[in-house]
Amino acid sequence: MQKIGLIVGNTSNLYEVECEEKTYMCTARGKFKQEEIVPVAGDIVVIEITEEEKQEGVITSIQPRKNYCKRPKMANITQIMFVVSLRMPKPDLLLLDKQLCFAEWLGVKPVIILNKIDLDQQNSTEYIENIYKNIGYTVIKTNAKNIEPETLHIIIESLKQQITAFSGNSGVGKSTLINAIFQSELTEEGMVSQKNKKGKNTTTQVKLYKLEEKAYIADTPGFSTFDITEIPKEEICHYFKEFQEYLADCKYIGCSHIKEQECGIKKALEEGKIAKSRYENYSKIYEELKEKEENKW
Ligand SMILES: Nc1nc2c(ncn2[C@@H]2O[C@H](COP(=O)(O)OP(=O)(O)OP(=O)(O)O)[C@@H](O)[C@H]2O)c(=O)[nH]1
Ligand SMILES: [Mg+2]
Ligand SMILES: [Zn+2]
Repeated sequence: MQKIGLIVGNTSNLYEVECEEKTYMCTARGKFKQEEIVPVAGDIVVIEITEEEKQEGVITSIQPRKNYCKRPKMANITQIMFVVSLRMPKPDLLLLDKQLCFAEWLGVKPVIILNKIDLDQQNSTEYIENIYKNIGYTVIKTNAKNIEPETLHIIIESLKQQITAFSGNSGVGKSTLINAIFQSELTEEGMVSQKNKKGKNTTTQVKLYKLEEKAYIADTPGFSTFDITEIPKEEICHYFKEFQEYLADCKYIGCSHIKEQECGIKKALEEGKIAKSRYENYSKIYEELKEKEENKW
C-alpha cells in the first residue's frame, strides 16, 4: 500500500514520514543516491508501507521540490524568521542583510523579529525597525522571555500554512521564542491548543515540529544561519529589494555598484533613498564573495 507524506525528521538512513494520520519510519531506496538526490526534511514523498503494525515503510519517490537548501539540508521551506537581538548579543545587521539576501534568492518569505527589546538602551529598536519597514519587510518586536499575548498571537498567525525556519546568531533567543510558541496555552479557535513541547534532545539533523495542520517549524541544530556562498556576487544586488528600482539608472551594464561612476545605486544612496547600512553591507557581502571566488582557484 502506498501513502504520501512529509519527511519531518531523519537520522542517518532512517526517515520519519508523517502521513495523514500516522507517522512511519522509512528507509530510502538506493536509486535516489544514484540520481544524486537524497531525501531531506521537508520533502514530500511517496512511501510503500512494508509493515503497517510497526509503522514501517520505504520511500519510493520524492515530489518535485519548491526549493532546496544545502546548509542546513532541507527542502520546501516557505518562510524564514530572522531573529536579531538588541543586546547580548548586539544587533548584527550585516548578518541580517546576508540572511535576507538568502531568503530572496531562495524565494521564501522573510520575517524579521527584533528580540530582547526589554534590554534596548539606545533606541536601536526604532532605528532598525525603520530601515527594514521602509524596504517593506515585516518587523515584529518581542521580549521572548516575557512575551505579550498579542505579539505571540501575531507570530502564531504568521506561522500558519508555512514551513518556517528560524535563523539568527547564537543567543539571540530563537529557542526561547520557539518554546513560547509551543507552550502557548491560547485555545481560542484556530490557535495552538496542543502542548507539543519541543524536546531538549540534541539532534544533529533538521527536524520539523508540527504546530498545527500545515504549520511546521524547522529546528536546524548546528546551523543557526544560512550559508550564502552559493549565490554569485553579481546577483547579490538583485536580492537587495530596495535596490531594484534604481538598477536601470546605472550607466554600465554589469555595474557592481562599488567603484563605477554614474551608478544608480550610489546616487540613490546619496539622495537618502537607500539606507547607508544596507549599502555598506551590500559592499561587504560583494567583496566577501569576490574573495571566496578568487580563493577557489
Ligand atoms: N532579557 C531578555 N532575555 C532573553 C530574551 N529572549 C531570550 N533571552 C535570553 O537569552 C539567552 C539566549 O536565548 P536562546 O533562546 O537560548 O538563544 P538561541 O538563539 O536559541 O541560541 P542558540 O541555541 O545558541 O543559537 C537565554 O538566557 C534567554 O533566556 C528577551 O527577549 N529578553
Ligand atoms: Mg537555541
Ligand atoms: Zn551601479
